[in-house]
Amino acid sequence: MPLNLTINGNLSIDATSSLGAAGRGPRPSPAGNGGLGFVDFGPRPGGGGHGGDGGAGQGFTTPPAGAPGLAHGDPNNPVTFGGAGGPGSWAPGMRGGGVIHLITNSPISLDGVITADGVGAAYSAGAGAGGSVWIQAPSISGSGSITARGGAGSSGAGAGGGGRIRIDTCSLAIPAGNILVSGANPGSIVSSTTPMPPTITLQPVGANFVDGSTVQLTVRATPEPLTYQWRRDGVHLTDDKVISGSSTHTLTIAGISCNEHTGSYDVVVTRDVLCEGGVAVSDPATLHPAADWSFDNVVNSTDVSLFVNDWFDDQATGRLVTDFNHDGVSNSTDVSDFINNWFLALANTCGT
Ligand SMILES: [Ca+2]
Ligand SMILES: [Ca+2]
Repeated sequence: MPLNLTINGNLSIDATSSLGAAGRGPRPSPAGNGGLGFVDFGPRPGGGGHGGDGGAGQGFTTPPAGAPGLAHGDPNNPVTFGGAGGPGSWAPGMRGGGVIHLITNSPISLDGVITADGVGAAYSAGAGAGGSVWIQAPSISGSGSITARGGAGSSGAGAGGGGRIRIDTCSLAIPAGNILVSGANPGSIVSSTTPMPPTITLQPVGANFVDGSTVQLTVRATPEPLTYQWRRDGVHLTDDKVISGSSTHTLTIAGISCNEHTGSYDVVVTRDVLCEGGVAVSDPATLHPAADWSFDNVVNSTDVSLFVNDWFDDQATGRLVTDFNHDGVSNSTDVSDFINNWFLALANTCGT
């Protein structure tokens, strides 16, 4: 299982400590397993692959030796396990590295080790490939190391391929040689000085509103802490006697008016980090007066005749286009509710 950590607060890993997923890959692995091979004196399995191919098994004299596990996964989305080695006589293939995804909103002090190394060949079984390490943090400093190395080969059993490391941080200040994805073939390192923007997990949903009702728009995003700014037609909103929550994840309009609140809403979500770039904007959500049945932003007699036509169609066909009060049936109550709302919108000079 991947190790997903989201930390609010300073993370310090001292010189005697480690955050480790070494050898935590499954066996056999979802991809990149080394092959089983037999030659004169027993199996010579291949090493697992991940960021790079594993090493082939080395026969003493004649093939076939074990095939190497192949590279797989995505350098920009390092969430895959290191491939396991091929099996030996006395042991299944050695495990690849696991998956660490570490997100913090405060600096990381790293004098120890963050590792997802694969396990070296042993008992004639092939070595595991390095796993995945993905760190998103404002800054990383210290004398420590970040590794996703393939395990070493031994006695003809292949070495593991290097793993995958991605680091998104404003400031990376650990020794350059301490980020390691070595192996039978090297893995991948992606390093960005822009922190990852937040991920929006729930988009706001637009609605056709009835004048005077309460409407809410909600967004959900990770990782916290985040700041929010709702906008209407691109203009920042502030709280007033009707609008609240304009700088939270839920915008509330209590007593919505077609004359003031019709429009396209979105929200800017910003990660509270030390450098620029941690911003995401939600999809737009349109709030539209329900009485404007023709969607031309003007409420007039055309809307009534269109609604009534649709209502008769609903009665004839069983559709529910004119279920104005959303109770699952289209009947005379919907007509009276629509007409009442239409008069209310008209009184508020809606869209004119
Ligand atoms: Ca209209
Ligand atoms: Ca109804």
